[in-house]
Amino acid sequence: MRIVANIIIASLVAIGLNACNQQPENNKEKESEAITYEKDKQASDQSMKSTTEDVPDSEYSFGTLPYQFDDLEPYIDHKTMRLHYGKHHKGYYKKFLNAIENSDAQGRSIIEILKNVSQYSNGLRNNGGGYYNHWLFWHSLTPESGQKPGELLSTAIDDAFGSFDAFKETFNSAAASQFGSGWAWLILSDEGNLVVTSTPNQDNPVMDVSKINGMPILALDVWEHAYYLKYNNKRTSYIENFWKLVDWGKVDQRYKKAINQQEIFTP
Ligand code: MN3
Repeated sequence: MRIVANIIIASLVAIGLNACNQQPENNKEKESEAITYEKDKQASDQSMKSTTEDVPDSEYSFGTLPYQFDDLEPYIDHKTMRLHYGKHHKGYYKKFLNAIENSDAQGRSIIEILKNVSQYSNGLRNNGGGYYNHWLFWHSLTPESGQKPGELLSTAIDDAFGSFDAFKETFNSAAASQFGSGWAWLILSDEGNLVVTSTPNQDNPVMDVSKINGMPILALDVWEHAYYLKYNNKRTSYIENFWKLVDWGKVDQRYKKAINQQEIFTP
């Protein structure tokens, strides 16, 4: 009996010691996780800087992101952000600067250029669009998930679409059904109505070649480069998660500017 009791006591002591040992191990694990995350953040900050180091000085500013590459995780991942901003967007920007160099568009605002884009080369159309559209897209997103539109815009959305959910459904359908590469938009049309529309390639509703004209206040990039690394072919999942990231504060500001016919572009 005594032997059995001793074995039980020894086992209990061993379990107790083991539990004591595990505690600091867990803490260590947490600590190292925190350090890794902090290192990742630093790497992200540095890679953000390194992506803009070779941006040329120009009256047309490239603009910085209003958040870090990993801030939109888990909905938009670090790698997609780094490539999308640092390669795709920057690529359009640099090609836009080249295209404008030998054109009489030099010195005009980007909005003026887009409004008269049919007068210019395809290079200016594609890359001017890519430059403007991505700027608007980055400034349609925020890591502060779960925002709602302000009262003025919310009422206008209800008047135009019946309800916020009906608006979302219309927007989702425009984004999902845009064939191939393109964009989905919420715009204030030239007639003064809130309208959902989509455009192919890097076109946008500011352009005189667009089927509907107006000032975009919310943009969604549905090119595969915007989502393929994380979502593969599941464009609808990417669209659904987009709503968790919408910066309604900025969309509200753009709506107010649009109804006052103020130009919207400040990268
Ligand atoms: Mn893009």
